[in-house]
Amino acid sequence: MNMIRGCCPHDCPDTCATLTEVVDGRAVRFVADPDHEFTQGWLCAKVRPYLDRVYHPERLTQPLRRVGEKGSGEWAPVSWDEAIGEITDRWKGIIAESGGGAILPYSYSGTLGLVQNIVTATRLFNRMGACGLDRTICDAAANAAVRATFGANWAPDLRDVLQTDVIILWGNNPASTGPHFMPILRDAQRNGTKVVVIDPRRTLTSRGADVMVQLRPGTDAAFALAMVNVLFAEGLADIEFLERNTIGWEALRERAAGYTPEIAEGITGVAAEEIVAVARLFGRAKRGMVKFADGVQRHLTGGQSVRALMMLPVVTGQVGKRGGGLYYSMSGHLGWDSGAIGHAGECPPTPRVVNMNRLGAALTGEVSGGPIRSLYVFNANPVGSTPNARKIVEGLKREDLFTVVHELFMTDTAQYADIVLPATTQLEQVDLHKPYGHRNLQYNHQAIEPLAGAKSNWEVSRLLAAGMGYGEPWLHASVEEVIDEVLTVTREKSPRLAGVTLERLQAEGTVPMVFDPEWVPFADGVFPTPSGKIEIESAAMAAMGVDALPDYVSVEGLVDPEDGPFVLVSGAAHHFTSSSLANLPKLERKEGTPFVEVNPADAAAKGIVDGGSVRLWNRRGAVTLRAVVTEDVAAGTVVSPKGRWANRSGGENINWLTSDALADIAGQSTFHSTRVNIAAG
Ligand SMILES: Nc1nc2c(c(=O)[nH]1)N[C@H]1C(S)=C(S)[C@@H](COP(=O)(O)OP(=O)(O)OC[C@H]3O[C@@H](n4cnc5c(=O)[nH]c(N)nc54)[C@H](O)[C@@H]3O)O[C@H]1N2
Ligand SMILES: Nc1nc2c(c(=O)[nH]1)N[C@H]1C(S)=C(S)[C@@H](COP(=O)(O)OP(=O)(O)OC[C@H]3O[C@@H](n4cnc5c(=O)[nH]c(N)nc54)[C@H](O)[C@@H]3O)O[C@H]1N2
Ligand code: SF4
Ligand SMILES: [Mo]
Repeated sequence: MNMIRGCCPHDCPDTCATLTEVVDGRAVRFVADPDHEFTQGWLCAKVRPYLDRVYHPERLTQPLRRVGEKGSGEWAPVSWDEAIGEITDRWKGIIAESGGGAILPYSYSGTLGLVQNIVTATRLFNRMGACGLDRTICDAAANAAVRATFGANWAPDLRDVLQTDVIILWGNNPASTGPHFMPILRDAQRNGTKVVVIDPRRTLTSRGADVMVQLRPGTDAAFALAMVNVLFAEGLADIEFLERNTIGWEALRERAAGYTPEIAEGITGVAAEEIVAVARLFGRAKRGMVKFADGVQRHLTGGQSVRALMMLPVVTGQVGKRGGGLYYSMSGHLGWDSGAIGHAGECPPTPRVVNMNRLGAALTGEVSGGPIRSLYVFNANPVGSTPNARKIVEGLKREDLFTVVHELFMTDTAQYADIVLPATTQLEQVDLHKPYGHRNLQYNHQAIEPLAGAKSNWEVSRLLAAGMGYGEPWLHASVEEVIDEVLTVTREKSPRLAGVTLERLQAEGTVPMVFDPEWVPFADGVFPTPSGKIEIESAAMAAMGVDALPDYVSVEGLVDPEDGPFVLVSGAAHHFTSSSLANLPKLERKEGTPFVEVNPADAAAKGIVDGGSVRLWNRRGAVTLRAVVTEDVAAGTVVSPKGRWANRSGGENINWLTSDALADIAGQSTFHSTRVNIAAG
């Protein structure tokens, strides 16, 4: 049997190890690696039918040139030579007239691979001196806050949860978004671990929790500071730990004194006794862990929310203990050498940078230094997944914008392109993956030849480099050579890569990064911050424009009251990864007609019935969805998952409504600070 080793490319912490059976050049079976310690022989519901994606009848198979109006869907096939020739001729002209800054490459997380994502997103565009992209749609605020506070983004091994007494899952829904954690969590629960979920909605994850705290969206900092208040008041704070390892703890104690449980009740909607109970449960735990993910930061004051919730394992002295501490992401354990990735030192400086959340605004004029004249999209579907989509469409319709989209499918974004290029799936390309949820590097071998005319991101990058007349060898190396280069340069600095070579990755598929099994993040009390301590009071954060201490800041004064009174939360759909996979009919059926969850009291007040239709609207746009009337969401909040394709569901999706305002730090997206009106119909 010809089984090819690979891994799942999707934006998910689990990066599952996969095996593809190939018969006569065709992939006939796609399964999980039964021997992988984290994948454990199973794939999630989304990716199990991956071969339906690979052999989807709607896969793009040849380059297309627009012949009708923008967005009209009228195309003429062209050869790769013609397409590359046209793109590079246009780009040379634009660079000569307006400079490279007039060309904006836009990419994000279609695949998370080293070469097909990170290297492709940097090398060619650095060489062109193109416009930079501030990659802030997902996790910018949390990354900045974790690094400023602890000095490094070092999550413990997830299996340490087996030694945790109380874990708080704070704005994290792993049953949908990182499911291979769930068997570990269940094992822990069988050992006696108590699980608390803090989320504005009841989720698949919260069904198995011991305590579900349903708070008002965006009020986490008040909840966390009230917990800190109780911990200090009841002698549950670890003063010795705080003295030794932190700066600013006394100021935090003072700040938290202003957040009594009663005050926090008024802000969060959670009863004071419940806040006290959660604080005691966590404070009395021998080992307490806070695991948070990305939803909680996607608010106007999301940076401060994250900083506040990080205080709980700090105040209780749990940081550095096995089974305790903070779990956010594995990504800081190993950083690829940025010089080897992007060769920026050999390129012109980046002339300007656009925040990706402001794509619509940027395309319609919110940029200094002249308009964006060309947009190159790959690994992303901004019309489906970026906020304020109507504005993006408005920009894409500009006659003077030259848009190229490299895609697997005719997405909501591709349909507005001037040139569409067909892309490969993970089975048709080589790559190396570094997971953000476990500690193994995953090599992806190519299992089958590219379908019809499809080419991988790196292959297209090489063709574009040749078309531009660039001779640098690092723009023309093979995928394997690129991996080898990045690995070799990074290995010289990082002990995590000791003995990890391209040859080993190719032979073994899964190669663990090197960790001392006894090592627990920060157990040595050394924090790579400027002060060497946990910076509760943070000059770095103050420099980013927030209070030096964590604080609760209401979003109420920041949202536009004209948008409506309901808070719209639009987190992950169970059956899609952002908008990827959302064009597989099997998964669309499982997810059901695009829906919005509404609390029964709100439904009654608005005459909305379960299964009936609901209109949601604000200044940015409108969308009609199926009503799911449920206590899973509190009154005043409505929930509709991200990911639906507008062009498969009536012309709009939830991102026609979402806010493209930026959060308090790091230019973070603020999807869940969106306000809407709702009505039956
Ligand atoms: N099935 C599936 N899996 C995915 C994805 C997907 O689209 N579908 N996306 C992938 C990506 S790109 C990412 S970044 C990760 C995200 O992984 P998660 O962060 O786990 O997922 P989200 O659904 O974005 O957000 C988690 C929870 O945050 C809650 N939330 C929203 N606002 C608040 C708030 O103010 N306070 C609190 N406490 N909670 C709040 C939401 O209700 C949601 O249940 O998942 C990845 N995995
Ligand atoms: N309302 C709302 N919207 C959200 C969020 C939310 O919470 N709420 N979450 C946001 C988050 S966390 C994220 S990370 C973003 C993700 O936003 P995006 O990165 O835009 O993710 P997708 O929508 O999945 O689009 C990825 C596209 O890449 C294509 N693709 C896959 N593999 C390849 C490849 O090898 N080559 C090329 N050229 N294309 C490929 C896929 O077909 C897909 O169309 O979405 C954000 N959108
Ligand atoms: S999406 Fe996540 S859980 Fe599903 S197969 Fe991919 S890595 Fe595994
Ligand atoms: Mo994300």
